[in-house]
Amino acid sequence: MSYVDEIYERVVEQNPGEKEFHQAVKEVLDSLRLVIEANEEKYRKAALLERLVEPERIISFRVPWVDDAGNVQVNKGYRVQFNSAIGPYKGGLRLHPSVNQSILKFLGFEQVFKNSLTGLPIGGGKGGSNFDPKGKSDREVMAFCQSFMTELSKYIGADQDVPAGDIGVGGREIGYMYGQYKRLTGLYEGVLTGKGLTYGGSLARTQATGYGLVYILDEMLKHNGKELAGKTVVISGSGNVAIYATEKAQQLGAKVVALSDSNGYIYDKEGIKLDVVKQIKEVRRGRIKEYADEVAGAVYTEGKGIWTVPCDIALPCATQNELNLEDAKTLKSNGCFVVAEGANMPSTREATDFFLESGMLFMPGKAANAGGVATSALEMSQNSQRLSWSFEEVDAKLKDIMVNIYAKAADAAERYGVPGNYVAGANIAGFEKVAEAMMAQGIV
Ligand code: NDP
Ligand code: 2IT
Repeated sequence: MSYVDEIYERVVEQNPGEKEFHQAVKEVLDSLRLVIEANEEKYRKAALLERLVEPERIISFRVPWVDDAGNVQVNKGYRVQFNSAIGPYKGGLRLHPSVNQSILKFLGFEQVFKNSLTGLPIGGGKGGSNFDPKGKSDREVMAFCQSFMTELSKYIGADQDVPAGDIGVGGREIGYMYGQYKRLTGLYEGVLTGKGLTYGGSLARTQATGYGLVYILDEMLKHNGKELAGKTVVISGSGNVAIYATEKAQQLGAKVVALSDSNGYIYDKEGIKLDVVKQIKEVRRGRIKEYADEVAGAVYTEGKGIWTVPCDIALPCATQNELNLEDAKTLKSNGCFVVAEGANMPSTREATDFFLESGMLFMPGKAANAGGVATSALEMSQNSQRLSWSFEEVDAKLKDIMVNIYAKAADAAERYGVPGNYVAGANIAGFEKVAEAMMAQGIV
């Protein structure tokens, strides 16, 4: 049996029931087949793949807090410190009722290759809790964040592990967690990114994932003789990534006609009015349905049907496995020719294979959404220097990084004989740097 197949079987056997983790590992290993075969003896001897698929450490803990009615609530908290070969662990914290060890391991594993692609010195990690911030008061969110950080603070640090936001974690949550970390440790250091601008945050971090997604999309279109201006775009989700992907796509002349949340989607054939969405989502923490109450001509539809809206370009920006084979076929038959993933692993494996086999342009999440973590790394640099760069400076660096990621993915795909396959290209290019660092550092 080939080395990659052996390792995949081992992962399934040793991590029972962790289906999202299996899915993420399988996609990467399938892409790495040729690279591994070319170096099989060397990698086998060093048990490189066995080490690559095993997190360096998983911390899991109890998070007790008191709700507004005076009841004690208990959640599960985690931090998966996956790989520190190229830098301190770096990756977001997710607060969502679906969070479990499998989901955080898949996210941590993806983060290792994504962070490598940015070209910056950051290893991979991910954490979070099954706490549901929806419907909670600010005080309840603060109580949870303080309890979560009381335990997490023992395992993180500016040169050790630097968490940030992900689903359910934005500026409010990072603020509460930062305050508690500082109080517990007495350190004023860049231990979290996505901080507010008054206490060490970076300009453009809020926008970075969505903007970066559109920068790499634009680059991919240009290299394939197409352009973004005038195209119709459908974006799922209406959180941080979706909102700033919409903003940049509109700035570059595209028309975004649909957004969603976990209840349903809105369609506005005149183009989404983003100020209304920001008011609903960023200020009122409301539901996307409210858009149709406020904007004449906009239509709200309950349920998951967003991929039935005809478009040229689809940008899934909500969550994993939100776009399946049937959705992929519907998109294609409605004329969609480009998909770029703002979320982590939003397309199922069958959908991804369909995009590649049917000749659509497809940019996978670990390349397409890397602008967020890249800008987090720029926030770390500013914190270390005790300086703040201008919006224009950070944005220009972000754009440069995304253009470079495109080039790395395109080049690796070319080198391994699969030109235009950015899934293989991103996985291979991400792997090469991590593998070299792991080989150089010996058996650790
Ligand atoms: P937010 O919490 O800001 O927004 C998440 C959006 O996705 C909401 O509209 C939410 O709807 C929807 N959503 C979440 N879970 C589900 C679900 N199970 N089913 C349907 N819809 C769902 O998160 P972000 O925008 O930060 O994250 C979105 C995606 O982007 C995630 O996959 C994340 O891992 C990825 N990502 C984020 C980065 C960042 O910098 N924030 C960087 C790179 C990737 P509802 O409100 O109804 O739950
Ligand atoms: O999935 C991701 O890359 C993020 N949620 C951002 C991580 C970060 O450290 O900024």
